[in-house]
Amino acid sequence: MSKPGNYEAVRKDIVKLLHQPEYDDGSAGPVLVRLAWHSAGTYDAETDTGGSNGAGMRYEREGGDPANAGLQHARVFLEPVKAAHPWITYADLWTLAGCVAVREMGGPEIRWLPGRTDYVDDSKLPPRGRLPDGSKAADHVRAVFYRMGFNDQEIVALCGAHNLGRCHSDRSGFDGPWVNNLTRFSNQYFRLLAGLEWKLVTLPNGVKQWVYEDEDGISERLMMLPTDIALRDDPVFCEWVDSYAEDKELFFEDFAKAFAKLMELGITRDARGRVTNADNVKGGYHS
Ligand code: CCH
Repeated sequence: MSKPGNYEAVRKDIVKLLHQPEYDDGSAGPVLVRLAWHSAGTYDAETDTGGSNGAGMRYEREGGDPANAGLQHARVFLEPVKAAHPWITYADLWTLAGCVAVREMGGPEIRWLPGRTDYVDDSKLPPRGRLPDGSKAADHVRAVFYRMGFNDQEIVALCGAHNLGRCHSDRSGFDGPWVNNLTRFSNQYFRLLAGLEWKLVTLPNGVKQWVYEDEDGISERLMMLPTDIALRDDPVFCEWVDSYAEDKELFFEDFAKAFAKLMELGITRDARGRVTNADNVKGGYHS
C-alpha cells in the first residue's frame, strides 16, 4: 500500500494498466477517458447537483443509466489500483485516470487536483438523462453543456475527445471509430469531420449515423454521430472545428483547460486548493 496522498504512485499504476491486449483495441485508455467524463458530465450548475463527487456510478441509480453502458469495464480496470492505494477515493481515481490516459495516449497534460469525496449525498444525485444523446442536434448539445457551464468553444474542444476509442453496437447502438489511430490523441477527429464527405446511413439496428468508406475499402469504416456532424454544420461550432483542424497546439491547449474544468464541476476549493464541500456532506453515506 502506498502512503496516503502519494498520487504519483497512483499515476504510475494507472499508466501500467492502460495496455490491455485482450480488451477492445488493446487499450483501456479511451474507456477511462469516457468514465471520467461521464462521472463529471451530470453536473447542473443551477442546482449544484451531479458531478464527479460521490462516484455515484458505483450504484445502479447512476451506473445503470443506459448512457453509461460499457463503463463498468473502466471501473473494473481500476479496481487493482484502488486495492493498491485504498486511501484514494473512487471519485478522485476515476477523474485522475481520465487525465492520465489522455496524456499517455499523446495528449496534453491536464491539471488535476485531488479531494473529491465518495460520500453520496442523496440531495445531489443527478436524475438520469443528463448526459448527451448522440442522435440529437446542436440545440441539445448546447442545452446539455450550457447546463454544466460551458461555452461553444469549450463544447467543441471537449468533443475532440472523440479522437479516442469507438462506438460499440452493444453499448450505445452506434458502431465504429471516428479515426483510424484511435488510441493516439490528436486533432485528426476535427480534420476528418471538416475534410471528408460523410454519408448518413441506417444501421441494421435502426440507429442512424454518418459514415465514410475509403474507395479501396481498406481502412475500417469511420463514423460520426449526428451530434458530431452538428458541430460541423452549426455556424458557431464550425468555426472552432476548423480552428482545431488547422491548429493542433490550440486544440491541445483548449482541450486541457476545458477537461480540467469538467473534472472540477461541483467541487469548491479554498485559496490553497483544498476542497471545501466534500468532507462534511450531510446525510450522505460512505461506501
Ligand atoms: Fe463521447 N461518446 N459523446 N465524449 N466518448 C461515445 C464514446 C466516447 C457523445 C456520445 C458518445 C464527449 C461528448 C459526447 C468519449 C469522450 C467524450 C459514444 C459511444 C457515444 C454514443 C459509446 C459506446 O458505444 O461505447 C455525445 C453525444 C457527446 C456530446 O454531445 C466528451 C465531451 C468526451 C470527453 C471529453 C470517448 C473517449 C469515447 C470512446 C469510449 C470507448 O469505449 O472507446
